Amino acid sequence: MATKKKAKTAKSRAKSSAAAKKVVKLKAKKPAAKVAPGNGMPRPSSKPWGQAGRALQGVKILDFTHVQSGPTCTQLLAYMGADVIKVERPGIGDITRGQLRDVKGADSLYFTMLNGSKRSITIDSKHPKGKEILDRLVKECDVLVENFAPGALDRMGLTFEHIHKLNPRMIVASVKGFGPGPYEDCKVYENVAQCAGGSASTTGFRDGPPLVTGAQIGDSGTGLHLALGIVSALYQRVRTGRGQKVLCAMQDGVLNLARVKLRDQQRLAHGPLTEYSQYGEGVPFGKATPRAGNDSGGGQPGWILKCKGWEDDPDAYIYFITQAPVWTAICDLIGKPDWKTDPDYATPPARLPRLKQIFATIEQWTMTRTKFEVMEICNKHDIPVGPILSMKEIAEEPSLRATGTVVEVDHPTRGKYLTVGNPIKLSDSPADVRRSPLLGEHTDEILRKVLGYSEKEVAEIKVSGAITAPDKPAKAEAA
Ligand code: CAO
Repeated sequence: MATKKKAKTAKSRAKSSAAAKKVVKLKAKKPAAKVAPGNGMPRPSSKPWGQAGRALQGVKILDFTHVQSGPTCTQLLAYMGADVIKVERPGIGDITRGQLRDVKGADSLYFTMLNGSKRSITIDSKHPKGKEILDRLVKECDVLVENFAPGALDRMGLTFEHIHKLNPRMIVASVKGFGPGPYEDCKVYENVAQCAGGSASTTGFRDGPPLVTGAQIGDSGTGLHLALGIVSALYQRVRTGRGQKVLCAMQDGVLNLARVKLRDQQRLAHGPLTEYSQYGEGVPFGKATPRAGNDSGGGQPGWILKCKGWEDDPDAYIYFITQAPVWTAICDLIGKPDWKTDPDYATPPARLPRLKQIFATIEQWTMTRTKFEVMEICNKHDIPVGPILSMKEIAEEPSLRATGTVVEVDHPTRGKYLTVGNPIKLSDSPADVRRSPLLGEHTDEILRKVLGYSEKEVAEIKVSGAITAPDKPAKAEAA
């Protein structure tokens, strides 16, 4: 009995070890067949660079944005390969279509330069049929992006709860002027954000009023932040299977870009800010970070200096940085070799109280050369300088055209125009920069191909008034 039992046990052991081997074999085979070792990623594509689809291919964006902050975000996502479906109010569209118009009857550059590579559908979001179409879009898309005034999306019935009931995977991304707090209900435009985010109080000259900057750090800056939030949420969704809210307040976005000024605010508690020229001029510091004029934000003193031609050309200037390691080269260039050893000039701390006079001396030299000559000479010595480029010079710069940063596109009603292409270059996902859509240009196409409405249903939608301006039914559609 015992021997029989032993034999049986040996037999079953052999059987189970064979089975185990099979399992091991199966287990070992599965990852080898489909998954590269390590992190569950697919095998590296063998397709040539740029031919393996684009970064956000397959991602559908329900784009409820208008003016600048939101459209900047969704245009970047479109450049990355997302299918961006811009929802606009019938007959009117994004308000910027008609703002700052330069060509009569054509969409403005304000609109066209922020809405390239997108599709446009007109839907009255307050019309019952319009609501039904929007619900279908919510089910179909991955991300809803909006920058309406606080509460407007809810008033349309598109609360987060409603959206998530229809599509738990949807990411709902919003730009608002302020985060939760005393100002959360305020409408906000670019310059309001620059002021509330700490940029204006720290920009300009000490003896002048606060200044706003030309770069749209409140709008485009926040759109850029939002785009990062969206792609991060998309990545998290791969693990969790669910969408989430993404909120970027313009005040927060500006503050993030002005963080060095909050750094300086805290440094003030420990003494004067020695790299600010007011230190060298003996002007005492107040309680808050002051305006720094053209002082360099980093630890390397810098200033904007006149170049040859400054009398007639408002942009004949160069930013000049007296970086410590190249100080001796600067002294030789400007004809001050004695400053290399003079204890008043030889070290960075010795120079700090004399920056105004030092830059005035360097300027005597830069005024004898054009900004491009100064750039060429200084670059040979590794001296960091930056020519003040006008928008005209940037528009005509061949290297920016070659990299796709400045792109010329053709538009059916306004003709050729320049736009800013994708400033973020991905080696495997080249940007596809296309012209902006006409108002409602893709309404039919989206209703049919994305949402699956039949020809008959589309005809019914057209007469319902859900996709056309109230006073001009059906044929008023711009498509
Ligand atoms: N169908 C029907 N109604 C529509 C619609 C559509 N397709 N699209 C928009 N609307 C309606 C909205 O529902 C809203 O109506 P209610 O006020 O009745 O709810 C109305 O249009 C106006 O929306 P809004 O308040 O957002 O627009 P505004 O011009 O009054 O304000 C702005 C503009 C930018 C100040 C505000 O949207 C805002 O503060 N946004 C957040 C911050 C932001 O992005 N600012 C940057 C703008 S760029 O400088």
